[in-house]
Amino acid sequence: MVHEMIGPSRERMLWHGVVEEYRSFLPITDKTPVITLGEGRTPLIHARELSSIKSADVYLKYEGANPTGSFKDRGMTLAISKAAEEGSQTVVCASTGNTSASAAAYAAKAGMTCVVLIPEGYIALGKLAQALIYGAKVLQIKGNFDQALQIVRELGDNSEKVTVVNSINPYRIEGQKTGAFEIIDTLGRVPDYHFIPVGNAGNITAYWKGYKEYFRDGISSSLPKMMGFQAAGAAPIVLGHVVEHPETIATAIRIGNPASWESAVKAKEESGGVISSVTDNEILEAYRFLAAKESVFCEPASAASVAGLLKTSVPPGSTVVCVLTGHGLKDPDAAISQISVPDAVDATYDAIAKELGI
Ligand code: AN7
Repeated sequence: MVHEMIGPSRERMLWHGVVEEYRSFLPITDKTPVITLGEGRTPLIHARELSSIKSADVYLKYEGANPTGSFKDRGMTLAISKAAEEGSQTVVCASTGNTSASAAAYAAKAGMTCVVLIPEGYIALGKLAQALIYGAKVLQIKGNFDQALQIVRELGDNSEKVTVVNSINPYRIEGQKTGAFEIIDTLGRVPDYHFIPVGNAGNITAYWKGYKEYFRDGISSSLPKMMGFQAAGAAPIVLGHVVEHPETIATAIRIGNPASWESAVKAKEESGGVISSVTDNEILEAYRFLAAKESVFCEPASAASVAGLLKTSVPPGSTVVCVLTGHGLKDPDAAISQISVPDAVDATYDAIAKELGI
């Protein structure tokens, strides 16, 4: 039975995930089994306070609204779909957390085994919980992300049976470029500035590719300046050398030797943008600001884009997009560390009234 429609039309409600929606821009065929969780079509939220501070039109692309709570789902749907097409049974990745959560989810959907290598003690609780509950085989290593990625590269080289789903897998970048398409499709124009956190540098590479493809095909008529921000304690691209012991509270971007280093520098140079760094204090300030003033709760690494915007001057009237890459609930410990949890009071009207001063 068909109900009478009272909300938006069914056509407007339907969304098939980024692979189907942007199929003509992606390397798939009729034979590719599309493994999707309905990722993409994330909110582009107008940021009133930031717009006022910057005298600009600032928008937040809230990637925390993806099915596993981060932008990684855009690339993972394609990487796992292609792995399925190629008959792969096992996928493997190194991760600071979000890649592992996403890989675990999409692999489970495809009926594959997922192996993830994560740095012991440096992964946010929500991400570890996700990888485990989706059923991945989780190996914590006594080392950092860069060491984990090196081992994963070797696993990929030594066995044809496993598919590496880190962003060195080109399908990840291809899927993630759909974020740029969505921004243009939603705004109806290209932003002047695109602010984004940089860790392994896959996402800045992907967005730049997406912006360039719409421009190449005449769908858009300009290109944004790409503004990438690393954490100051993990800023190899800014420093121009590998960081052996990267440190930052933003564990998602605690990376000292980014896989997509060169393409990130290219994105910066071709677009006339910058790759710079923000301190942990600046990250945390932006993180609290976003929740308290814009009502958007993201994880600390995501706030690096806004921390970057807060210390960069843009011409008045500019259109600015900041990507918020992951959901705040990924890292509850980070939030708790920024506030004080109140003590319990007696369960009486009087006790509550006293607390509230009434
Ligand atoms: C929330 O999950 O590298 O520059 O292994 O989780 O494309 O690496 C995560 C990276 C930004 C940086 N924000 O993006 C991983 C991983 C969040 C992230 C980044 C990550 P890239």
